[in-house]
Amino acid sequence: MTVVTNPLLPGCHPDPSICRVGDDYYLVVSTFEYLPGLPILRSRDLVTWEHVGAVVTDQIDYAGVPSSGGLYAPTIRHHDGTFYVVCTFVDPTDDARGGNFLVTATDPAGPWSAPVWLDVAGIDPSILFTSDGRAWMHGTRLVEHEPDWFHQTEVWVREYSLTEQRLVGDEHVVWNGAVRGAVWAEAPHLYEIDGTFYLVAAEGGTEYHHAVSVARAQHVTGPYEGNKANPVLTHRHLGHDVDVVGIGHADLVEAADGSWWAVCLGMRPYGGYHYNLGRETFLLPVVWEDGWPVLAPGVGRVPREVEVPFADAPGPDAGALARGELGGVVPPGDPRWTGVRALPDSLATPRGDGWDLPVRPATLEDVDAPAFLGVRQQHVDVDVVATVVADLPAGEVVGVAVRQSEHDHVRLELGRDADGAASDDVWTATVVHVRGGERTELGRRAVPVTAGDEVRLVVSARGQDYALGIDTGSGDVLEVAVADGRTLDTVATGGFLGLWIGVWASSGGTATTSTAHVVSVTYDGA
Ligand code: 6LW
Repeated sequence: MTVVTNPLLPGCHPDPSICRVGDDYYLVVSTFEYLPGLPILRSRDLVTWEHVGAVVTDQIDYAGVPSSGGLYAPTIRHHDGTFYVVCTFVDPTDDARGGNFLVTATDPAGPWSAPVWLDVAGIDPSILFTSDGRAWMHGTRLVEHEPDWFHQTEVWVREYSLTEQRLVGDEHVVWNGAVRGAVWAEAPHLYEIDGTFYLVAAEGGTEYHHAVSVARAQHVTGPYEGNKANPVLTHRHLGHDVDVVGIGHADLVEAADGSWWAVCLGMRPYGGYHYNLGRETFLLPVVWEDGWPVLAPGVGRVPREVEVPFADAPGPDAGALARGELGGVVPPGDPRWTGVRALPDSLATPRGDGWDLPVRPATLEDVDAPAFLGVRQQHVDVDVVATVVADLPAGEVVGVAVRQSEHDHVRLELGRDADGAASDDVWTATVVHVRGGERTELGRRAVPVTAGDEVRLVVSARGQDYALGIDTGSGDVLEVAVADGRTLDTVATGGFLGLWIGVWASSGGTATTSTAHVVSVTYDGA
């Protein structure tokens, strides 16, 4: 017996989907504009998870896709020796781009196939393989014939031909939410269980009103009868002042011992109604009563701790990475590293504990692929220290950043004074807050640096206070500014993401051949 402390996957791990193959569970989450896209995590016991790979590496062109666009809610399933992931690639500036797609792999570590694009609008696709050998795709989209209905969506079901690799037959609209006037009926997942078809769907939108509802039918195409207990799981009646909000977007899985479980997303507010870690993945038990699934039975909300009877006590293995329990050096091979619209290995070359990070003209404010390597903020209190070699020419900077998006982030940048006013041994550390696209300088100080020095660039988050500073060798961090984290989460900014913390470099738009050397990056969360 092992107890899981929720969240199962802290930090930005939204829209979880799970399946089991033999004794192994596989889980995938949304990644939006970050690459690699759709990490696959594997577990033997639902408790200890390890990264085994990622679904999207170079199959999709991310150029120009704004933050909180990119890869939305995926679904993972396994059928007849093949893994299937269905997902949506969204460009909010161009409806004609991307859309719903399907990829396959025999090894979940990859390689994954090129996308098969599906001719259907909307988001949140899922797929059910029925016992008669057929496959049924489903998803959600805005109700087109009722354009005035605010955020009204409908869940569709249509057969998918595995041989023709396309949707076939008639489409069936089966659901638009359990609650009259519900908005955003979405994240549908269909299951065939003992001859009955179950639909688990989210509604209320992926924020405060988020909820899970269930319906069932005798045929995959409906009609679906809602559970009178709907919504069967939500935290929206608990108010804002609670440990977890926004529970929804559930996916069910049956364990090898016949017990049932669900993963879902939720957010943990702190320092007011702000959830900087984003939408995290939670685990909860499920039982069946009277032909209906009961999520978190006897509790009715996401439990803080979940007992997993068949799990052995987790050891100190790679799964701890996913759970964010490891402190210290984050080596280049750590699967938590991500780039923005580019793979980490295309942005930088691993060297020692760190990276050679070629400077790029792109800034963090551009809808581009900046020289930025980041990890999810997985802890409320965290120290991230990037040790870098200060040797860039005037006009170029290396730094650390706390990133929500190109429009909203806080960055520390270290560079020589571009105007040449300072001596070679005095550089400038500046903290810039980009908020809603508006740039403000929060602090600036001259720091004693000689070209070639190793300096430590530091982000220390304590609750909603994010202190950014620099240690030039004395061991003491010279604080440059403290940013208010309440300006950076999606409650303040909109969008779908939690925060990332990373190291970056830029020449500010000018062509460059420089390389910043990142000696090491440490992440210590508490
Ligand atoms: C996801 C959908 C949602 O596709 O947010 O509003 C989207 N709800 O289920 C991005 O995570």
